[in-house]
Order: sequence, then C-alpha cells, then structure tokens
Amino acid sequence: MHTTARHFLEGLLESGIEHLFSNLGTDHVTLVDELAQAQLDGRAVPQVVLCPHENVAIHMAGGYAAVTGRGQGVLVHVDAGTANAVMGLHNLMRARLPVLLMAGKSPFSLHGELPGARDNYVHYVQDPFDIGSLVRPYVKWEYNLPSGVVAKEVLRRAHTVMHSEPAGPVYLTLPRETLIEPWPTERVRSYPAERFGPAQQGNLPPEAVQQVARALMQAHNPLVITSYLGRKPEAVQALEALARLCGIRVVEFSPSWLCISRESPCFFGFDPTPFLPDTDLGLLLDIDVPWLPHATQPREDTQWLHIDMDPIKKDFPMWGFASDARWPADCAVALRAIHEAVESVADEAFHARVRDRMRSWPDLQAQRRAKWASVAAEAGSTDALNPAWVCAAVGRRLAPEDVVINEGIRNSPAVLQQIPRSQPMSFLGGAGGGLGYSAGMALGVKLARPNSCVVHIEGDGGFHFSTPSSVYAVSQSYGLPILTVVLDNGGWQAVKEAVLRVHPSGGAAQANQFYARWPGEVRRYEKVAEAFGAHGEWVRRADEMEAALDRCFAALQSGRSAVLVASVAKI
Ligand SMILES: Cc1ncc(C[n+]2csc(CCOP(=O)(O)OP(=O)(O)O)c2C)c(N)n1
Ligand SMILES: [Mg+2]
Repeated sequence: MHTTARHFLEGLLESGIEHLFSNLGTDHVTLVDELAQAQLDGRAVPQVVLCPHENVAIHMAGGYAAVTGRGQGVLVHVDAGTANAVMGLHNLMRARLPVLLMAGKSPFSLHGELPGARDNYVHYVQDPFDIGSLVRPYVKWEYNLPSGVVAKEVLRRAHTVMHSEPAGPVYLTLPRETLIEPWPTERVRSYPAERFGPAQQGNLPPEAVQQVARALMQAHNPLVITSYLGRKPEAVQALEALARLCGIRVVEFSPSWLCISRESPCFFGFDPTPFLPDTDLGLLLDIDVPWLPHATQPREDTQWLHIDMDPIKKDFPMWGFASDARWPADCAVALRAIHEAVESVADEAFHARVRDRMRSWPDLQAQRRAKWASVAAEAGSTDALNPAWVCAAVGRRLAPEDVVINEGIRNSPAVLQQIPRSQPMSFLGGAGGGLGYSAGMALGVKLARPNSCVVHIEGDGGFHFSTPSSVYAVSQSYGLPILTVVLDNGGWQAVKEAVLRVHPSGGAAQANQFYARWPGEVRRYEKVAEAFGAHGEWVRRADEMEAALDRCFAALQSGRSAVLVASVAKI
C-alpha cells in the first residue's frame, strides 16, 4: 500500500516528466512528504525546482519544452497559484508548448472524516467554484484526479494530450484527500507510451505534395513566410534544402523559433512587405500572422498555399488570412516530400532558372547586411545608447550554439537584426502577448542546455514583469547562470506608440503624456539581481560597454547570472 501521491510521482516519471517547477502550499502536504521519503529511500522522483513566483515556474517549463520538445510539470497552489501561472499559460498556449500545470485542491471534508481533511482557515477561502474556469481559454484538457487508482492513467492521458499536435498546456487538480489515500501497488496500473502515447502528425496527402511541387516549379518569385517552423530542427534543414533547390526567398515574421539560418542565401529578413508585390507564389509555413493587414497587403493574384501544424487556428476567434489551399502537416515531413517530388522531375532548364533567379541574392544579402550594420554603427550618447549598437556588441560575444531569447518589444528589430544566428534552437521569441516571459524561459533553456550560454534581451517593462527577485533566486539556488540584457528606455515605448498610431495629434500627443514613462529618479534594475547573487552592470556610456560585458561573461563562467542594463535613448 502506498499513498496516491507516491503512485502519482511514479506516474510522472513514467510519463516522461522529469522536472516539477513548483510553488507549494497546504494542498501539497502528501506530495512533499513522499518526495522527501523518496530521497531518504534513494528512489527516483522528478526533480523539484522551487520557484518563489509561479511566473518563473511556468516560463521555465516553457523554455525547457521549447528546446527539448518535452513538456514538464508545474505544480502550484490551489486557485491562487493557478491565477499567478495563467499569464504564462497564455504564452505557452500561443507557442503551442506542452506543459502539465497541476494545482492542489482545498480539502472537501470539513469534519475530519478523511485523512487530509480541512485543518486551516485558508482551506475555506481557497475553494472556488469551477477552478478550471481560470485556465479554460488556455488549455486543451482539464481534469480533477478522481482517485489514486487511476493516477497513472490520468497522467498518461494528460501527457498524451499535451504532446499531440497542436501541442499545448493541460491542467490537472489534485484533491488533498485523494493524494493521501492509499492504494495497493498492483491496483494502480501503468499505461506505456507505446500504446497510449501522443498521436503523430504526418505528411501532406500525395496529391497535395504534387500540387505544391508543381506550383514551386512554375513560380517566378516564390516566397515562404514562417514563424515557428523551427520548433523542429529537422524542419529547418528541410526548409533550407527546399529553398535552395527551388530558389525560394524565406522571411521569418515575428519568429518564435529560428526557422532558417540568417547566413542562408535564401534568408530575406524579417518583413515580407517589400517582397509581396513580386511574389506570385507564397507558402505560409507554420505561421499564425504572416503580415499585419492594416499595413501590408499581398497582391490579389498571388497564389497562397498554407502548410501548418495548426492551419485551423481554432484558438483564434477571428483570423482571416486567405489562401488557396490549407493543410495540416508536419513541415519537416511535408517539405522533404515536396523536395523529393521536385527533384524527381526537375530538369536542367529548371535548375538553370533557379540559378538565374538566385544570382542577385548574394548582392541583396550584402546590401541588407550593410544596412543593418549602418543602423548599429553609432553608439549613441550617454544615457541614450543606440539599442542596435548594444545588441551588436552582445552578439559579437556569442557562439553559434548559444541561445538568444527575444523580449525586446519595440527594440525587437535590434535583437533580430544585430545578433547573428544560424543554428536551429539558437533563437527563441515570444509567441503570446504576456510580458515577463524571457527570464523564466532562459532559466528553463539553461536547465536543458547547461553547456550553452543563454541570453535574454528585454525592456525595462519586461524586467518588472519577469518577477526578477524570483528569477535570480532560482538562478542562484539551482546553479543556472543566464545573461539578462535590459534595454532601459525609461518606460513603455509600445504603449506610447500605440497611442500615437490611433491618436496622432490628440491630447496625449499634445501634452506629451502617455502614462508610459516611469516617474522616480532611481531605477537600478541590476541591483535587484545583485540581491540574489547575480552580477550587475549599469552601462550609461559607450566606452563602458566592453569592460562591462567582460565582467558579465566572467560572472557566467563562474556560475553566476549577470544583468547588464543598457541605458538606451529614452521614450
Ligand atoms: C502582462 C502584460 N501586461 C501589459 C502588457 C501591455 N504591454 C505591451 S508592451 C508594454 C510595454 C513594454 O515595455 P518594455 O518592456 O520596456 O518595452 P518597450 O515598449 O519600452 O520597448 C506593455 C505594458 C503586456 N503585453 N503584458
Ligand atoms: Mg521600455
């Protein structure tokens, strides 16, 4: 006989969950006791990573899943902890990242009828109606563990659902009386992945492969727009190969993963707008928003073919990007099949046409590089450093396999353009709209890839949202050094720009008041991190930068996080 909590911990490991990013409470008592007992007995259990704030826990799980493809567990306290995790859940849902969010439930037995019954004031106030309503817009599946006898079956189900494409978050609540209830081991069956695991997403139908191959061979100026194809490294290789074979220009729009090497001759930057007028065939590959229709419109007669692990976009109440055909498929598999179909019929005339089309591309690439370099050439002045120059300085320090996470918001172009990236998984960006993700994600990536340097770049707003005391506490506790670069522009440029877009000469513009600048004279973000053992730098002048970066990278080498605040031009 063992408690349900013990069967449950075994079930987590059996289903492939090795980490529990956790923030605990009175609801978890039996889990805590069984975790400690396992340690005493030398039995394997998932590694608990204690996070002082749930925002870090949920985004650590996100970062870990983004680079490994493996969803982990996040354990939080009743409705309160769930509520704190929900913003991150939104981000993971939009990135289609698997995660099992678990919350304990207040005991339902009031008078000591069952072991685990209520014994605390808070048990009365932490028992809302319909706890699942907190997460419902952001999960694919939610359930309440009804009994320990099905603990492993419920976990297998949760794991299978969260990993089947489109992948995404699932939610499970754990009543306290259920966790303590004992069950004989032989009654609690296991459910192996081979028979109960995730469904595989596959290829295009054969006629679709032929249709895309034919269209590519006939096209004069094909274009790919993609954002998250790089969640599978094999897809990055398949795209590169197909783009070279068929002479396809590839644009990453708002990338949440690197989808093509920025060294590739087929890479055409981060904005499709300039290329739409001469695009006769467009492939939308793994993308939610290919352009912003208020600013950018494709030609009426462009043929659009959409291949996506989620072409339906069922989680977007309104969507509205027209295409001539839409197919759900795994882009890695689909692009390889299209490649084979093209190769099997391509003749010398086709290869010559492609060579011809690509002849000017190295020059175009050189022009783009020169333009981006010129943007970064000027360092700026004291307390008005140029964000592009700052990002270029950081970029020069990184190796190809290091990981950059972009939360630059209005300075995202600087992050995208100035930091060279070539390897799959060496760049991640936000997919959702909840700020404060990149620090937690960086910790999760570092846990998964201890030998890579992990850098995240955020604004001052993002720093506040990240729950920084929790970020650097976790970094220190678990030996996960990350580099944080804060582009401090004194507030929320995004909010100011949004007001000006809609009210270009309204009251806010006239008064120069956007409720977006931080009042207060002392803002020393790096000091927050220093309080938890990180190294801090505040760079106000260009000539301070290289020495500050030296000290940051030395801190990372010694196992400490580093925060470099760059005082860029203020809003
Ligand atoms: C959790 C959350 N709250 C509010 C917002 C709205 N919001 C979007 S951008 C932004 C400003 C971000 O400031 P910062 O990170 O400094 O970047 P900047 O706009 O200055 O480039 C805000 C408040 C949001 N996206 N997420
Ligand atoms: Mg800012």
